Amino acid sequence: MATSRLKNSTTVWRDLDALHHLHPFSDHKSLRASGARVIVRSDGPYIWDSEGNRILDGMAGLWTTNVGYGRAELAEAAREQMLELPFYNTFFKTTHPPVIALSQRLAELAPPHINQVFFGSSGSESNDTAIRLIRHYWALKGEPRRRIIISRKNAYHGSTIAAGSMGGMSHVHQHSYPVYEGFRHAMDPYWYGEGRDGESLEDFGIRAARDIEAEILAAGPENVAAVAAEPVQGAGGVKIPPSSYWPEVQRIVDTYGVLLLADEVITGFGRLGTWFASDHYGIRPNLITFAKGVTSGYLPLSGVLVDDRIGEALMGHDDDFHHGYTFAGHPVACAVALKNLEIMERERLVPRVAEYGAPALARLLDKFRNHPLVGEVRSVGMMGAIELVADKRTRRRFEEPGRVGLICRDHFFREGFIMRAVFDTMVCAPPFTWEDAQFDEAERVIRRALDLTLADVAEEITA
Ligand code: PXG
Repeated sequence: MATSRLKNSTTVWRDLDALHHLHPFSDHKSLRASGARVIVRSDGPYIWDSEGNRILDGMAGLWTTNVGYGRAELAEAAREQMLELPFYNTFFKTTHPPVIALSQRLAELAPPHINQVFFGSSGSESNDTAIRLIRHYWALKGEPRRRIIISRKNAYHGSTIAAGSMGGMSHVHQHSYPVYEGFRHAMDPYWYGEGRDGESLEDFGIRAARDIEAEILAAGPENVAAVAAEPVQGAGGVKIPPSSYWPEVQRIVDTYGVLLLADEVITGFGRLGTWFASDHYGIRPNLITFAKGVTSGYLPLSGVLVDDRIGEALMGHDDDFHHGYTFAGHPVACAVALKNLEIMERERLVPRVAEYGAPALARLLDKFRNHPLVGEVRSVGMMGAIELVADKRTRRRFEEPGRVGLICRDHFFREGFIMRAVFDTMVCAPPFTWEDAQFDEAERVIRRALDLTLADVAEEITA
């Protein structure tokens, strides 16, 4: 019996949840006081809560359900694989058909110089794998001093201690003191927040890239193993680099001979209208980490794709790589990933993002550019952001960062729409299947929620 059909009232669900369930990234005291919203079912672009409210999901679950909800084919693929071989490990010289087929498919989809993959179950795990692979690579090459990884402020690479240390969010670091040594953080390419008066977008992009170079030089290039970055920062607030940024970063990593790790946990599998954002930006990463969209979230699966340079180093030495997860290449997750990729291909969802979804999202956000609360709107592919500010002209922020974002998020929720608040930046990442009807619905609810938020904070605004 589906759990949603268990006889239970919303209050009972909430009470039980508050008693026994510790949520990720939450203030547990206030969550217990307010209670969580109980999501019970889904279909297409919508989810439903236990009170029967239909909600348009502008975040694709959490940057994840790219093919939308309710795909019976994915359930069927999981069912068949569970009956055939629900689990076997890939340690000790064993393998199985789903992991072989998925590895081959991923090598086809990835940039041509990338042909091998190491699996995990979460984005955090795959970034931990990447960190260890990078350091292992340099040890194999006889340069074990190269251990430092340059990342960026406000990056999100996951919540394990290593991936959390590589990330650049100070509130994440607070919980894992001492943060692992060996990571340095350059500025993020966030023009709206960091651009100087009179500085062009493109000049800013070069300056932000050169901050990575400055960190390499400060660490001593002979100690630097890699630069790690999300092609577009997602959880950090959909920070879209100017077009000058990535070519300059590529030039810098080439100059110093350091590896480039592209964290494509959000951007991988079509979010920018190409299979990988690395294709969109024309960069040549040595490693790509992925998770979320590979299965559209129907089951957990992640991995690190590595290029031939790393692959050949691994194959060329007798050394063991002492690393791996029980569920690496889980057969059922691999079967679901293969079916998900087949759906994306059959329905041409990646070109659809480029041709329809990306321009439609840009047009949607553009409608709010002149709203009194809105400092900037931006999008690339199907990820977008609306910056809420107290003064449009001077870009002055609200006091107590995040307060107004939460007010706005709650209005969205009440209006039957999900967008996430990153402090006072509202971000969205709809599934690739949205049609005109969903974009129109989003326009109505965003307008109403922004107006209601404006009414709540009218006294703090400089008109
Ligand atoms: N890298 C990136 C770029 C991510 O966005 C991870 C790694 C970690 O993946 P796992 O599967 O370990 O969670 C992520 C995850 C948010 C939010 O609020 C974003 C993520 C996770 C949770 C919340 O935007 N991204």
